[in-house]
Amino acid sequence: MHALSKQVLEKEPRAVARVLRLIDDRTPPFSDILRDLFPHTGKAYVVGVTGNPGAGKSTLSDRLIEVYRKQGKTVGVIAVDPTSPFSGGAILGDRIRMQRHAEDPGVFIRSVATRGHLGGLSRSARDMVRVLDAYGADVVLVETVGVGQDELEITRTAHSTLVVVAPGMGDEVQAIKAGILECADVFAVNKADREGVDGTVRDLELMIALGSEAMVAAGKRRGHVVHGGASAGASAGAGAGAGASAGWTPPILRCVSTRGEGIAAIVEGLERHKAWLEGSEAGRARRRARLAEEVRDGLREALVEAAVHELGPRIEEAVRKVDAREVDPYTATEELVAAFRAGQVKPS
Ligand SMILES: Nc1nc2c(ncn2[C@@H]2O[C@H](COP(=O)(O)OP(=O)(O)OP(=O)(O)O)[C@@H](O)[C@H]2O)c(=O)[nH]1
Ligand SMILES: [Mg+2]
Repeated sequence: MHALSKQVLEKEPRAVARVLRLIDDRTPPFSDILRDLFPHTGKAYVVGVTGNPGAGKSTLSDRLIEVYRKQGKTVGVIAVDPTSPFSGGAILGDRIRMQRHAEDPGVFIRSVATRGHLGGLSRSARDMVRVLDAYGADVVLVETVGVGQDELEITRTAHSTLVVVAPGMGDEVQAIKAGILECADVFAVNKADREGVDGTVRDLELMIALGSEAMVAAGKRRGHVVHGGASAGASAGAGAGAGASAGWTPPILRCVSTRGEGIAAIVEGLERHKAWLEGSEAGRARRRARLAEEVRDGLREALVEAAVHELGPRIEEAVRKVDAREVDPYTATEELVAAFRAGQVKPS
């Protein structure tokens, strides 16, 4: 076992920080450490906290930490900084809003930047969650802005996904990507001290009642860009669909995070979802589907890497031939796969 792995298991916070940095940079020996730690994971309850920029995710997370700490639970937080045009530099905001927990040894907060990850962010986040799990966190919160496919995938690494919606941001429900709505297990309608909450709650209720397909159609009618592809992937792949068809109807819960109102009900809603995951066949099937997805993702990545390594310039050559209409892309792909399987390619 790697020395750092041992230190993580011995609850050495500095070792955790170092391991998380290694994962962030994909620097060896990060994979050895993950292998060491895996047998010690599976105990933490992982909650994805997502929603539009400024909906109040960090403020709500801060309150959730408070409740969990009162229950005597230790909490890990991974705040994914979007560095997107929507909210530049949220890291500072996230840190400040959860600052009062920084001195608490039972709370471990870490920010991850999305810049430079090129699609590997969800994998990194999943690995980081595992480290915090092995470290002994009872609950791990993963805060992401629900803007892109990458963020969507992160929520799929969580047991439960809490979608934070706030009124007063225009057509807020439609503004959220359909995929995010699909993976919602609990809705928090935050900023319930503001006008328009009732409308937001009604919109969400209607959306759940109609089901996601009707919602996508409605979004298109209203001229919104709705990413149906992402939602189809989420429901088919992970069985994470919202609504009664998946055996779980997401509750819609109002809160005022700045004042700490309505937070206990959200924690309770999450608890119920956790119980559903553990106690029902549908819930167990969903957990298995997600692990299967992880293995397949890893396999895909490893196979592509191996094929690129083995086939080398033949891939470029195939692209050139397709471009020159000398061969169709289907045949070109088949030939590359055949060459890879035969292992007959010699480095040129
Ligand atoms: N009125 C009101 N304001 C709130 C409430 N919760 C959060 N806010 C305010 O909304 C703003 C954004 O809150 P954050 O918690 O940073 O939101 P966020 O979703 O984490 O934002 P990003 O990480 O930048 O996407 C802050 O000014 C909060 O003080 C609430 O319940 N009521
Ligand atoms: Mg935030």
